[in-house]
Amino acid sequence: MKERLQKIKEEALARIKASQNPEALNDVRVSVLGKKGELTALLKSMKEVAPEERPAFGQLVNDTRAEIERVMEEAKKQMEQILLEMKLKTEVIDVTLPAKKNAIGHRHPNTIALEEVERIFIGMGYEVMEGPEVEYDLYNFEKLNIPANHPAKDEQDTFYINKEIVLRTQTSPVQARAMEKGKLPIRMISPGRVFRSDEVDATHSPSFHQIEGMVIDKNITFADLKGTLEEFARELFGAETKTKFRPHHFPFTEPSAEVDVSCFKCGGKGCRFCKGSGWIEILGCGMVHPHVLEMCGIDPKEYTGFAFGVGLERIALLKYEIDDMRLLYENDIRFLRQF
Ligand code: 2NM
Repeated sequence: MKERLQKIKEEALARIKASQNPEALNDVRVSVLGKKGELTALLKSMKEVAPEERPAFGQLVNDTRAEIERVMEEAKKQMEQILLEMKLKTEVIDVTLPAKKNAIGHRHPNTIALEEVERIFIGMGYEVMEGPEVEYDLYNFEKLNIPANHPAKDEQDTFYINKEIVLRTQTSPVQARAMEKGKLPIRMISPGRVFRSDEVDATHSPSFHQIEGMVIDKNITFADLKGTLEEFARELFGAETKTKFRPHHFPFTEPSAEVDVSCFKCGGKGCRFCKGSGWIEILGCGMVHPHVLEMCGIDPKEYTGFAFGVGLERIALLKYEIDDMRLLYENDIRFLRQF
C-alpha cells in the first residue's frame, strides 16, 4: 500500500510539473484528488491495511494529499504570474511617449501676398475676376493694342499652342473679356498665372503670377489712378510710403507710367535693399488706351479708365525680403515655414 501511495504521489508531482496550462492542472486534480481519483480510491481500500497500521497510514495519505495540493497551488500561482506578465508585455502602453503633433499646413508666401493685395482692393470696392491661362492671341495681344508683328509678341517671350492660341503672357485678357461683356462701370482685379519663355534666374521664371487691375467709368482720370495706387502702396508697405510715377510706355495704356515706392527699409535714405536709390519699382500702370476701349466695345468719348499690373512674386520677395525667386517654387518646407 505504501508503495502504491508513493507511486501515486510521484506520478502526480511529475504531471503537475509537465502541465503547460490551468486546464492540464485541473485534469491532474480530478484524476488524483477527485471523487473518483486515485487517492480517493486508495482510501477506500483501507481495509487491506492491518487495523493497527490504519491511523498511521490514514495520516500518511492525508499528508500526501496536502503535499500534492500545495505543489498544485504553487504551480497554479506560477502559471497565473507568467500569464499576467505576458499580458502586460503585449498590451503595453508607454504613457511617456510624446503625443503625435497634428501638422497643419502653411500658406505659401505668394498666397499670403495675394490675399493681402486682394484684401486692399476688395476694401476699395473691386471685384476679383479670373480667366483662362490658355488664351486666344486675340485677347492676349490683338485687343490690347498689340497687333501682329509688334515686338511685344516676340516668339522668344511667348509660348504658342498654335497660331491663334497662346499661354497668356499677362492677365489683361481677363480685363478685355470683362470690357467686352459691356456691363459698366467696372472695378476689378485679375490675379493669376502667366507665362513667358524666359530662362530661370533669381528674378525670372517661365511661369509667374500677376495681379492686374482696371477701373472703367465716366470721368475717370489720371488723378484717380494716382490716388488709388498711392493708397494701395500705403496699405501694402506702410502709411509713410511715398510714390513716384515715372513716364513709361505700354501698348495698351496712354499715358503710361511705372511706379516706385519709397524704400520701406530705409525710408528713402538709400540702403542695400533699394540699392542706394531710396526707391523700389513695384508696378506699371496707365490710362486705358482709347483704341483698346474701342476694340472691346466701349465708347472712349463716354468712358475712360485706368489699369495697372503688379508681379505677385515681386511683392512677395520684397515683403518677406527673399533674394531669389527660385525659393518660391522649390517648396522646401524649411523655407516656407518661415513666413
Ligand atoms: C500693366 C501695366 C499697364 C493693363 C491694361 C489693361 C487693359 F486691359 F485695360 F488694357 N489691363 N492691364 C496694364 C496696364 C497692365 O502691367 C504691368
